[in-house]
Amino acid sequence: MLITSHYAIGDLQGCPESLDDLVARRLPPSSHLRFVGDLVNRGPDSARTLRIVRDLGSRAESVLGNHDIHLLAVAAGVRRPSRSDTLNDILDAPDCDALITWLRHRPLALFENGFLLVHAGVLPQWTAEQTLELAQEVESELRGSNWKAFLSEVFGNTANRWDPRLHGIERHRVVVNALTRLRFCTVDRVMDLKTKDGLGHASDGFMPWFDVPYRRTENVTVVCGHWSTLGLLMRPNLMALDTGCVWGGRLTAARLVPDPLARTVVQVACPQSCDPLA
Ligand SMILES: [Mn+2]
Repeated sequence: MLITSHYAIGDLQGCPESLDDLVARRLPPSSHLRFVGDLVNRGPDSARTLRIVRDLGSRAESVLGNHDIHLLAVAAGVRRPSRSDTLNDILDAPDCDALITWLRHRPLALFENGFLLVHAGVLPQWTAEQTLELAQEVESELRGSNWKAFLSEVFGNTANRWDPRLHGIERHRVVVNALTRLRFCTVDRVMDLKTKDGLGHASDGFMPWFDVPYRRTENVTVVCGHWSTLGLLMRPNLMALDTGCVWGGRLTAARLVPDPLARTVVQVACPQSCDPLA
């Protein structure tokens, strides 16, 4: 019997060489690939990175990261590029519209075989099922005809606390912030959206979202990226895969199998070198 293997892959951030190296030389041919988002920005070739992932077709899927959503908003003309962006290769590409259309149809959360994939994290009060429902609310906005207006309002650090009674854009802002930017939060679901450092840098009362006691996704394995200063973290119910490819680190792939001891990790070096806190 032929069993197709599934791998989750960390943040690419516009580094197609590392992706090519991983896919062409290090992973089994025809294995299925699940990207944790932030396909673009900071690296040298975001356009080629997007095309490679898209052209993998049904072999691959990616959830959206904060840099991907930022690109959508810049391409929509509703958000200014920031000085450290390296997105012009996409914005100036002849196939820009096609790439943006493909990107805005990607999910914000995926659940397969007991693995919940998101870019950054999930709030401790959300179950896997609820996370998917909330992600779908945002996905339908991004896929709808008012996607540009939606993106013009969805950025911001308020509200930073989940409340199921929130509605409209405030509700969606909390969902997008949690799924694509979360690192530290309180037991009472307040998010710290500023701190980018590693585990030792939590403000008073804050802890990594995955260490909040009684987190309601403890019974599944959450697969995420986004936190390069955290590095690779493999626990039975957590796989954090952003190992800072674009920052001179590595690109990480980890096999998605139920047995935690069988989750082989494959890493390739990256020729880039930037400062993650710049
Ligand atoms: Mn990110």
